[in-house]
Amino acid sequence: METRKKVFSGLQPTGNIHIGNYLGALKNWVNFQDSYETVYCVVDLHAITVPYDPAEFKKDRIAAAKVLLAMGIDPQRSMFYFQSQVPQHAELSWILGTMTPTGVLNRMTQFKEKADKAGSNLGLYSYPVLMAADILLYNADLVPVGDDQRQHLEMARDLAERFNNRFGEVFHIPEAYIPEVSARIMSLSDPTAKMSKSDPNLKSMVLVLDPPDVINKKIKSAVTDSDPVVRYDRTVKPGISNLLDILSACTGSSTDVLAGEYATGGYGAFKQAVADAVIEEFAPIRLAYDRLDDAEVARIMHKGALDARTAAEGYQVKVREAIGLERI
Ligand code: AQP
Repeated sequence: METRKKVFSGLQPTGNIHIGNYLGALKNWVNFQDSYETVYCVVDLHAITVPYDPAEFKKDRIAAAKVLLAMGIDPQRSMFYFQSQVPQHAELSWILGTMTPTGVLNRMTQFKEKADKAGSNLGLYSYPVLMAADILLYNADLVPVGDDQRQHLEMARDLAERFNNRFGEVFHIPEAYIPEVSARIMSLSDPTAKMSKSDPNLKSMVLVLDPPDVINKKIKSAVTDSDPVVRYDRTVKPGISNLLDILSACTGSSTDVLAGEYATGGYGAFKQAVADAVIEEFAPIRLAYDRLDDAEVARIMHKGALDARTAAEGYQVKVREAIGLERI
């Protein structure tokens, strides 16, 4: 029997999950369940690399798991759990850290950006090593992520190769899966900057759980330009191009076709079409979210962690053996 390829990806439970996270990565997570072996994780150890409030964090962890379940992550088909509940992630991260040159970490752009905003610490610095461990732990073949994770994915591939060259073939070399249209959804308030959970301006992002009237308002007030022709040009018309990307990813029509359709009708009608498409996309997720019970979600995650520990240990014994440590 042919074995199915394996997909791994993670989501940080840091605040609100937005349309960039959804269209850049999470929508693909759901679709991959049909044809791949899928392992998905709420990466809570990554989230504590920036300042946070423990009480809020507790709620955000459950909320992130709940959003993913509401989107259609199916614990019967996917391994789904909290990263902190599977200690092999942290163990492998330490091992990979011993073969990561600090010069490589110094070049990571996300570290520089986040350290500038939130202050630097060792966890934030070695964030890409933990991310490499997450991916390599299960020998994932494919990693669905947004464009902002491209550099980290390259580093994970590089670490797998370094490890294999030194200790023998243990890891697969994973590939990034980055969507063509929605790999980098931009802020609605500043379409030259990436939409980001840590942006304090909530008008900059549509959240997956925003009610329809809020989505409508946010899309209508998205920053665009004064030339009223709808056309795709990321440099000259970044705001309109961003909305075309969103509409395209929600409807499945290409940005060219959509630009043709809305070219001369004015920005009002175009923005309404985008708002309607987003509202339609998120309506079933909101409904499913409201029906989920926190205690049930915690139970699902606990069961997922037990299964994940067993699976992770199966791989991790090979790593320990390869580097000269003993089986436990
Ligand atoms: N703007 C985006 N467009 C497309 N994809 C995006 N992703 C993030 N922002 C965009 C992708 O979403 C997945 C989950 O992201 P994460 O939880 O790991 O956190 P992140 O990349 O740090 O997300 P944010 O929103 O940008 O948070 P902050 O403010 O903390 O930097 C990833 O696959 C990511 O690529």
